Amino acid sequence: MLVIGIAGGTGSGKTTVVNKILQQLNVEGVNVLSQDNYYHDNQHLTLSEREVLNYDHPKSIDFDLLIKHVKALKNGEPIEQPIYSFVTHSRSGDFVSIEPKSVLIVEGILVLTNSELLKEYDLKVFVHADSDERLIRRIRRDTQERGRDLQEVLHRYQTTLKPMHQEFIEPSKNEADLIVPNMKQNTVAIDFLSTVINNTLKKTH
Ligand code: UZR
Ligand code: MG
Repeated sequence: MLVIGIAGGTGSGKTTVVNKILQQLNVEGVNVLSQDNYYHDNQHLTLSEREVLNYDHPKSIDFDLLIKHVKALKNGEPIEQPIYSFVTHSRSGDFVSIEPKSVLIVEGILVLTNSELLKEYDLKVFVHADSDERLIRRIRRDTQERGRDLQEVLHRYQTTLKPMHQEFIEPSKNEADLIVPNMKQNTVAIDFLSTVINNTLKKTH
């Protein structure tokens, strides 16, 4: 199994890059584990308590579970992945069963910050976009898709997203094998990545 970690700041376009790569892979199976599904279970807190938590600090992620799942899939074992809701900021209580496949992509802002998880990757990618571009994308997404208002997004960006990005996410770029500039759609980099993945798969299978 080929394991690829794809990190980058909020709004850098990780999800888009992953989806474009998926379209170009000629293998029968690819799993994508999103960091979003591995936030700690905070169901014991009230909604207003959960709303003010810091979701951009490595401690907000249940890395133990994520690493356990990556290892299980590499061992050929299925996993039961928790389903997370951004509306309630908590696990929904439901699970989805995931069977091992020949490629595993692990995607999220913090997936290159954990030293134990870093050992599991064959290829580490960091998607880069300038912070003004990322802020614009984040405002669009949170107001259009996540029902948040502009003041709330700007406040969170200044007080949490930006400091956490500078402290944890940007330094994790040093762990990457490859940095993808993604200020606009980078089709060359996507072709490049899909080719590398396809070639590696041909060699190992
Ligand atoms: P991407 N996030 C939420 O908004 N709510 C949650 O319950 C859990 C996470 C956000 C998180 C982070 N920050 O910036 C973003 N906040 O999801 C990461 N607030 O996702 O890489 O797609 O932007
Ligand atoms: Mg995303």
